[in-house]
Amino acid sequence: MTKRNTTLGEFIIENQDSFQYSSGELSKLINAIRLAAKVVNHEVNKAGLIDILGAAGDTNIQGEEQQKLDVFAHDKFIQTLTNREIVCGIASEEEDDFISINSNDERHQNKYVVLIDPLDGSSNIDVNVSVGTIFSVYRRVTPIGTPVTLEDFLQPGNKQVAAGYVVYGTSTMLVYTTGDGVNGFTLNPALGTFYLSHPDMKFPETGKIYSVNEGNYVHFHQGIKDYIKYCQQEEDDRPYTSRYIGSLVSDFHRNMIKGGIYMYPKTKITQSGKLRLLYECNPMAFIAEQANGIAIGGKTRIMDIEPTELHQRVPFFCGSRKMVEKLQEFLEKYQ
Ligand code: P6P
Repeated sequence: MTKRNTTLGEFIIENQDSFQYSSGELSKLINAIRLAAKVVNHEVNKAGLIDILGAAGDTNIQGEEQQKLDVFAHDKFIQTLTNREIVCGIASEEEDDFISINSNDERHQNKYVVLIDPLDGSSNIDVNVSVGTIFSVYRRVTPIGTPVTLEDFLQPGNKQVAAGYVVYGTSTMLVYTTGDGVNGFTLNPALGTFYLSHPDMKFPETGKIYSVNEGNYVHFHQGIKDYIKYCQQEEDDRPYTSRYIGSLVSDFHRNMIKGGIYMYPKTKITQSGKLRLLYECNPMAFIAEQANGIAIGGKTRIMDIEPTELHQRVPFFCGSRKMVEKLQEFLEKYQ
């Protein structure tokens, strides 16, 4: 077990051998994300003071109004990932299509593609609630040295080589996995250094927190309605506490530390669910499973879903194993 207060840079070097591919490239990739996270963190922390709040005047492919900080975060992550010549393509919530990098340069040997939600929960920015960045990393499946294709991005979550998130909260944390457990690093803003503060993070086997937007209750599948009522009954270790702040990264992070379940079912408005499979659900599912949690889309494991579209949405249920298993019991009653 790596000792606390190890810096992120030292941790990457100490654990390079556990990364199944070229360790140097992973180091460069995580270092690029670390740099972008520090730059975005600086802007998020002063968002109320400069003209970076509010809408950027455009809408993204989801039809959601782009916040200025959304666009800023997107630009910063694209810029830092592009400069580190290890990524051949990037897909972002803020871009309709994927971005091909060095596609005309036969010499490039870039092997990885990154999918990113640059600033998740951005509607919370103007009201000073935590937001986050989510990223997912795959090895390309098309020949190295050729332009990246959509096939390189439409890979199931079980092919991810790394995934993580940055939570810009009361403190800024970078939490990631490369398939060998989950580790959390807290930024010391005075030094600009991330320190290992949460080694080997694990979901508690069960918990007492359920996170769902109950404003959509009337549209939920009956099994989900029954599970919510189960959480509210006075029996055994219940009632549970309802905690939902409208920021996936923050709700997930709290539930991983304290024990809990996050649910975003399909609703009348979002028939396929709201969360995006490739750059929200898959990376969070990878982290959840590496932390002994579970992530499902209903009957199926999230990471086994074969993607069909870049911005595909799926229902998402994720958290402590026993809580997700209990939800599955309720869902199966109505198969
Ligand atoms: P609603 C933010 O837009 C997000 O993608 C997640 O971070 C969050 O959990 C969810 O959507 C909130 O959606 O419909 O409850 O406001």
